[in-house]
Amino acid sequence: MINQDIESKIKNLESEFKKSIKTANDESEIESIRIQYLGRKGSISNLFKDLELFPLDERKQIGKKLNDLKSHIHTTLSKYQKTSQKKETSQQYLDPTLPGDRLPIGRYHPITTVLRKIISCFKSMGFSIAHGPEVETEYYNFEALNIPKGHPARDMQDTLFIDDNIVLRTHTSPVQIRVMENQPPPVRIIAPGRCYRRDTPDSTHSPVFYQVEGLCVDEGITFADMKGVISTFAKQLFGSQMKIRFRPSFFPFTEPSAEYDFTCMICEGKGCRVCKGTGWVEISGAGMVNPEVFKYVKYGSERYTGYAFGMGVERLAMLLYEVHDIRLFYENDVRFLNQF
Ligand code: FA5
Repeated sequence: MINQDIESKIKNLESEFKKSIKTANDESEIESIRIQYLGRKGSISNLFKDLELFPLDERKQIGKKLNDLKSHIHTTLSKYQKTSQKKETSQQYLDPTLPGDRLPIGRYHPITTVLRKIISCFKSMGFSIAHGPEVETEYYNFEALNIPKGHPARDMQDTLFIDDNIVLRTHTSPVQIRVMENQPPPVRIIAPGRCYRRDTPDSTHSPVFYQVEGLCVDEGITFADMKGVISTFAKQLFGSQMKIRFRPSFFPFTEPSAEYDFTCMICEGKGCRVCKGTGWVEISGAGMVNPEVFKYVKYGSERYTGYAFGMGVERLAMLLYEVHDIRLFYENDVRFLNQF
């Protein structure tokens, strides 16, 4: 049997608590009830102090009852606290005289910023902007670009197929075909957009990346025109210290074909991990539009010539912002993104 006197004290305390918590109007009243019951000098602590007056077996029973009451008071108080907080916030929210919550200010993703810079630079040189679908047919992604079925060049780009005939475009070059199909020369466009390849990710390769295609077709267009446009672009984006170099290459849709590199701005041409010690970063494939491509879009190749290029946007962003690894652009780590 546990001592009647202390048992009734515990019961009284419980009913007193129930009464007072019901009358509590706000958080400060709830807090004073908490101090009154659970504080160091509160009613529950005082009863715990009396425990030592009882023999061991009674002490255990009384202790249990006290602990039950203590945790009951604790849970009830936190419930009341939450409701009261909610009530107070909704009252604040309804008060139109209070200043509103500040929303964090958003910003452009670095790739978007670079795309906008590229677009504005080419616009200033008289280029207009074209777009094409990311889910493309084999015809536009390969065939009309002079890459027929079974051509070894189809292996150059590891392709993500949707079905036998539909692919996720591996480059922005299909937009060249779509533009030329829809307008006669002269053509002077850039086509920015996302591309997909089954490339193994590393510091300069991502399976999803952006390219900016360029296409200029008219009478008398030469490779020198392209060099002029690309070097103007490079200097506008990076400043006059930027150097470019063209190397011979092969693309079935251009003849002759080239690739061009920009000075690695991360090491200023001295050689680092990003440029693999060469001082140069490959930016783009390029060349003079192959007359075979003109046949697909019914342009007269005896009258018209043109150049085309396809630049990697992330590579440009890496040089511009001195980012050592392309994967950082796609990890969505706000600590990285907040720096732009
Ligand atoms: C092409 O995609 C051609 N369509 C470019 C072209 C257009 C040539 C017009 C001639 C005329 P290439 O596969 O080399 O070419 O890619 C072009 C650029 O895209 C590369 O120089 C690189 O900067 C970028 N690039 C390619 N693959 C990736 C990747 N996995 N991750 C990031 N950037 C890439």
